[in-house]
Amino acid sequence: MERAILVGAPPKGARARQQLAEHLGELAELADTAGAIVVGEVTQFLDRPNPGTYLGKGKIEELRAAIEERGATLVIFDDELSPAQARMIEQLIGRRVMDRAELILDIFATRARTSEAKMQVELAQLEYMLPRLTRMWTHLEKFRGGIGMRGPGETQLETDRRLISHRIRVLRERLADVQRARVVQRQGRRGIFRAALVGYTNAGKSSILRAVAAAREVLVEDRLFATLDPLTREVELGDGQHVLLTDTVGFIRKLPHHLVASFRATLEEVLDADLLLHVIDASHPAWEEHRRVVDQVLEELGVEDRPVLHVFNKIDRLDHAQLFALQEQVRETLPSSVFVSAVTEGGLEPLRRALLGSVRNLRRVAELRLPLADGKLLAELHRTGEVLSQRAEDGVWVVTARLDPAALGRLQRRGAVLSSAN
Ligand SMILES: Nc1nc2c(ncn2[C@@H]2O[C@H](COP(=O)(O)OP(=O)(O)OP(=O)(O)O)[C@@H](O)[C@H]2O)c(=O)[nH]1
Ligand SMILES: [Mg+2]
Repeated sequence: MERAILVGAPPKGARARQQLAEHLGELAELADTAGAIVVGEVTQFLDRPNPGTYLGKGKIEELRAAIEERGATLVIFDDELSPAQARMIEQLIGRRVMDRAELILDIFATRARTSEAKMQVELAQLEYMLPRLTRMWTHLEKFRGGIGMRGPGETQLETDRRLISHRIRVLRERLADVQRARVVQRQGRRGIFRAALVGYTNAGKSSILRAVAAAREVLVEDRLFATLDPLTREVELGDGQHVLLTDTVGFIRKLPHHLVASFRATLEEVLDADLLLHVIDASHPAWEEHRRVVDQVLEELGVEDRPVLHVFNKIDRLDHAQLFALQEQVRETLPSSVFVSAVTEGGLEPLRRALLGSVRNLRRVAELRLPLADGKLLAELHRTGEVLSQRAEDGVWVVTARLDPAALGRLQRRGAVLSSAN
């Protein structure tokens, strides 16, 4: 097993010390998830990074001593290193150097299950690797692809840039095919209100889906990046209302942009939802920073103007005073918030009520006339809308129902006549 030393060297600043502890704690969790043992930490507050070695000369010495003392086999930087810096540090300390981005890619590679996720991760890894190829070449003998050994292994490192570029093109094409197929699939689901769970990793997104959809098969784990592939379940809200709820991959600070780029298509489709449920771990001391990170990724994905409901989860871990203080704090800044617990009985009721409200808001009450003989059309109306009343009159069904605009349009195209709406 790899024995890792973590390095955190942020710029000097007011909250630098507290944030550094936070960030290194998270980096340790990431290292653990990737299967490495953390054997030490080296930190420094920088005026600005050394262009050649990132850390100052003395710190490199300290790092070298720590490696010897602890028998470390790997060094993980919290900060992003340029390919040249990583190469230089490796030469000076004689150990493999990874940065946070590379570690996250490594975890994604070991966690990907579906062929689509595997392709997306491989694409991101290859794109990350391409500018660093020479460094990886020189260390071919000494170092493996990644901690989990599931990265692009030696055989791929032995190929040249041309082959990697070719592979990147092939992966892009295959992914485009998979995504086209899914668009077709999705058209069958039009007309049902859709909500997507987004948020920082480990916030409890999967737990919420599991609880509200009573879906035991949803994987919940106290690990980072338990979920990689979007998973959708239909949820009954009561009153004949339904919502399609989708669980998505969690975000994290400094998420490698290659990963965001290659997961973009999957995420875009998900985030094409009517409502985003931004799940926040209310019991986490750094929830505000987590929230900002998630907002940034959403912006990067171009969905920052989508309606959002903030779902403060894990309130079972707060006492009354803490919960009250939190509610006071967000009352003005995030007015559309609910406070829930995915693990206590009835703890998700506020979310269910909020979803019901959103579905109702989007759906308008309409009166429609349908041919008596067209049983199929009537059945579709019952399936996609909430029927409030129905009577036969002058050879037609007169039905009052709550419908969303897409469903209404489709029914009209198939022969339903709108007699009034409000
Ligand atoms: N106490 C408490 N724990 C919770 C709650 N919701 C989730 N958890 C725990 O938090 C951990 C993470 O839950 P997940 O549902 O896997 O989180 P996620 O947001 O899907 O995480 P990723 O898929 O890794 O992004 C698990 O150990 C859950 O049991 C809650 O309301 N209260
Ligand atoms: Mg999950």
